[in-house]
Amino acid sequence: MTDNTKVQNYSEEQIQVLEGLEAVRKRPGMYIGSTSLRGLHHLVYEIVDNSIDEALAGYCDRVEVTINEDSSITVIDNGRGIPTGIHPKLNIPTLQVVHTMLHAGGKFGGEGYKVSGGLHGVGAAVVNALSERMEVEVYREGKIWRQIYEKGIPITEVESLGDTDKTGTKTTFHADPTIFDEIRFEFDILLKRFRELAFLNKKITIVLNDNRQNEENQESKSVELHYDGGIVSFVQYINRNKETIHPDIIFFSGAKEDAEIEIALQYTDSYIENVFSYANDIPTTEGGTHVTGFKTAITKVVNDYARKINALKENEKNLSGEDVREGLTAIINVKLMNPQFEGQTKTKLGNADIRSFTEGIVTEKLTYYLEEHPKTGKIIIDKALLSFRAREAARKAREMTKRKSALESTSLPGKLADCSERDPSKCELFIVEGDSAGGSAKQGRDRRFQAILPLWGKMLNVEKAREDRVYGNDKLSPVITALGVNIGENIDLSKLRYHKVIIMADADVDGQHIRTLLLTFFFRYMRPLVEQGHIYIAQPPLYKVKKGKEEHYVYNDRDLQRLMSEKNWNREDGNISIQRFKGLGEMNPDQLWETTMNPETRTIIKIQVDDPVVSDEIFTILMGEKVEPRKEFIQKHARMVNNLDI
Ligand code: 0RA
Repeated sequence: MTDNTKVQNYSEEQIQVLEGLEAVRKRPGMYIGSTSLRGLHHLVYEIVDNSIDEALAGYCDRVEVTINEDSSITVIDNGRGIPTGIHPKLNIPTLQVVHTMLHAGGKFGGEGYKVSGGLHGVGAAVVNALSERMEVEVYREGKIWRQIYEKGIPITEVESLGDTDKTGTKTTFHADPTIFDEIRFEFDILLKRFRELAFLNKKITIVLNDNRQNEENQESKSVELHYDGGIVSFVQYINRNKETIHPDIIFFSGAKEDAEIEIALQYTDSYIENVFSYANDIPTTEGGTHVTGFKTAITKVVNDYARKINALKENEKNLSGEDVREGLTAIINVKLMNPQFEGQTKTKLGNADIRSFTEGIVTEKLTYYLEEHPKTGKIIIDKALLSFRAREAARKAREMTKRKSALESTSLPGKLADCSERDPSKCELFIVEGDSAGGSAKQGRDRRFQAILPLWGKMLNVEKAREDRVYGNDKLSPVITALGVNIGENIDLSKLRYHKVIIMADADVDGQHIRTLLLTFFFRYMRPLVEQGHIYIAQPPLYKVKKGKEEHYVYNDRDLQRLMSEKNWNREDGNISIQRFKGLGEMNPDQLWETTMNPETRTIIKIQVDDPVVSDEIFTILMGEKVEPRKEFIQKHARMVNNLDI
């Protein structure tokens, strides 16, 4: 690419192409978010998106994705096939334009979603630039065409390989290992996204194959995803481990000139609201106008209905939005031209017209539904009324907490050993289970920037309790006051007193339980804190291995074996001592500092909410009512808990 003699012979157009590909390879993050595992998987989504676009245009109903044995990916669709003829303006085959030119128009630019074929996107060119090698075959007009690229640069012409009676496109790419941290695709990550796409686009069938064989994966896997019920099936899927309170899933849809929307919803007996929204198949985790329109409408319709059936008397206050959404599972799926994505993570839909569009449809159709289904209507109203009363109780509890803290003059919990630093971005809070561990942590810490909050009392399972009990809980309320951000709808991250909140618990079953309960609490009541990456888990060592003057702290059994074999040490050797830490409390303050708290030497795990649908699933399973799914989950993920002391 930097060969000057070659470059001199290149046309202006070709130089621009090379510069474009180079820009992608220099700053991959700008195009695919990151070069981590997430960015790697994004490559597959870019290619699959083009096939989905072809399907949305009505020309394709099947997309097959294969993880090949060499970790390359093949995506096949049965669409029209990317045009292979000479592009009239650029004078090279369109297939080559699509895979090498970055400015072939923005993905959602101008042309409208109904006709927004892959040609308008730059996705294929970006994936190509970041691939060691890419091979595209097109089946079109009776012929098989192929072009091969390396790092985005064509190494063959667009050639005809023979005849075919199919149509479609087949893309195989091998991600460039010099760009990505790793190039191992995870079946489950792809499966989760494709399942979501299949729910959101009910006409499509997506097949995912894994042809790799290794010790974990003995034979090739294949899953076919197709949901005739679309987002109704999605709601059913989310609620499959929950107790629903009415049998039918409520569904409605509507369309206008430049947008269409569908909504499915069902109530469960839980206290949690799960409204998942999408715009053009992209999860809008920060919400936006479609979500606002939906919330406004459902609040108004349910209140009007409650008054109509006299469940709310004239002199009573309206049910709040939160009351109406308690226990609600809903999917909002909007497809529109020119979506505007806003917000911190560009996952908030901004198009103003979508708000009134959604509000209008939900108002009209939900009103009609409730009138037609008075039994379901009554169940929903009763649920909202229960929530309403509990929230009143919560408000009182909150005021009590405020009043109490005003009396005590300091609002910080008594057991908190605070740090001296006042800049929250430099401060860490260790939440420690157990008094003895709390003691060691207090002595071992660097008090300038590390605060310790020992936990005591009975931990509440927030999955089974409402907000009023959270405020009143003796274990959780110190956590709430220490962090300073409040909870639920009242959360205010600007008040966060520590930017790192580190859960430090023993590596045994009890510790695991405490960790899960705390994580459930953070996820359900302080989700922005988790989303912004403030929650961490400390990794205390499991063993101390000592031979003579040489000492090692080891964090799991695998590393213990590794160490022993590396050093050629033998357990039976009486010189050698392997001390197993039963709990944090067994470590003296120096050891705790050295192994678990010192930022220079410790490892802490950042908790991430990659996918709200999956997180909801995990917490529902781990902490919810149903026992069977919990057993299954623990069995399936037994390896994860291997290094715990059970
Ligand atoms: C625009 C026009 C035509 C095909 C496509 C886009 C297309 C793109 C991709 C990307 C992956 N699979 C695809 N399948 C089709 C052809 C228009 C025509 O045949 O007239």
